[in-house]
Amino acid sequence: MAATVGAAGFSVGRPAAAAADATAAQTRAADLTPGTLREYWLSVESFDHNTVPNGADLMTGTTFTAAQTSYTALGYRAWSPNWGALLPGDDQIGPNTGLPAPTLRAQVGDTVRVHLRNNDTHYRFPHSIHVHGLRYEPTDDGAFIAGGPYDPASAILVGGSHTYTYTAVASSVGTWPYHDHSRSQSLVPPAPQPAAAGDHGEDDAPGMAGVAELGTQLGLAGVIAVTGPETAPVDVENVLVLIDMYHSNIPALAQDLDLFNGAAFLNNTPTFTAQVGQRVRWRIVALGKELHVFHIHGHRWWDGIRWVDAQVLGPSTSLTIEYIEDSPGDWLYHCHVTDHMMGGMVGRYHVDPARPIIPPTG
Ligand SMILES: [Cu+2]
Repeated sequence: MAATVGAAGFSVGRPAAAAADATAAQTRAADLTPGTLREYWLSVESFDHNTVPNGADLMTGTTFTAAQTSYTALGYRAWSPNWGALLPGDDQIGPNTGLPAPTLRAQVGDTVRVHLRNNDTHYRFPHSIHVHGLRYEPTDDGAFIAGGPYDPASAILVGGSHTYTYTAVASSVGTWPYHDHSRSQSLVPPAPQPAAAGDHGEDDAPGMAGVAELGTQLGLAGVIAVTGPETAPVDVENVLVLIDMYHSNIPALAQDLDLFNGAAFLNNTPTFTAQVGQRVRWRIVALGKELHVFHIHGHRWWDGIRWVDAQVLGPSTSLTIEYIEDSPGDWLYHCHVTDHMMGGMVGRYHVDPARPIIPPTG
C-alpha cells in the first residue's frame, strides 16, 4: 500500500506530560522524554487467510486451489482507544488487515505506548510484542527468554492484555521490525491444551520445544518507522514485510511460500504506484530464517556508500530505500533469491509519467 507522508503527516497524541493516568510506566517514560505520546491499541487476531487469492503464479502458469494456499493467520490490528472499534486503514498505519501489522510511527523524543490484547481464539497461544530500534526497560522486552513462562509482557494469555512503553531516541531513526516473541509453539504435533483457569503453566515444559517465533511466521510482524530532524518528507512510502512460511511448520499449506505482506505471486502481493518526480521511500523488514536480496527493476539508489539496485537483508534486518522517481513504466520488485521468487516474492511497481504542466490560459 502506498502512503503519503508529509513533514507534518503524523497524527499525534497528547503530550506525555499531560497524560491523565500516572502509572509507574508512564512516569518512567515521561522521565526519559518530554516528547509526544503516541498511543496504539493493538490486538492479536486469528482469521482465515488465502495467500494467493487469484489462485495463480503468473510467472510459471501454476494454479492453486484456495485450500492449498490458505491457513489460519495471525495478525496485529489497530483499534480506537480501549479497543472500541477496529480502525479503517490509512496512510499512517497501512491497510490494517493484519498482514502486515499496522505501521507504528514516532519521531525522536516521542514516547510510544502500545496496548496489546490477545484475541487469538483459534490457536489460543500466548503472544507478545517485541520491538527493535526503540528504547525500553527489560520489563517491556516482550521476549519469552526475558521472563518466566507467563511473564505479563512476554506471554499475554488469550483474553489478556499488556501495555508496553518505548522511547524513540536519536539512534532509533530508521526502519525497524516488531513481532511476536512469545514462547515457541508447534502445530505438529497439536499444540498443548490451553491453560485452565488458575493453571499458569508452571508444570508445562516451556523449554525450546516447538518452532521459535511461530507466531511471527503465522503473520505477527510489522514495521516501526522513526523519523528525526534530518528525515526528508516523502510523497510515497511503501511498506513491505518479508516472511517465509513452511509446509513442515504449517501443514494447512500445500507447499512452502515466500510472502510480501502476507501474499504470494504477482497481483496478490502489493502493487505499488508512484509518479515521476515524486520522492519515494521503501521501508522493508525481513523476519524468519532466510537471507533475501531485494531488487527493484529499473531503479538505483544510494545505500550510504555506493549506488545499488539490489540489497541483502536477513532475519530482523531492514532496508530504508529512497530516491526521486525518474523511470515511468511497469516494473517488477522481487527477492532475487531464486527459490523465493519461485515461492511468491514478486510484485508489481507502476510508475506514471510526470503530469504535463498546463500553461495558464488568458
Ligand atoms: Cu528472499
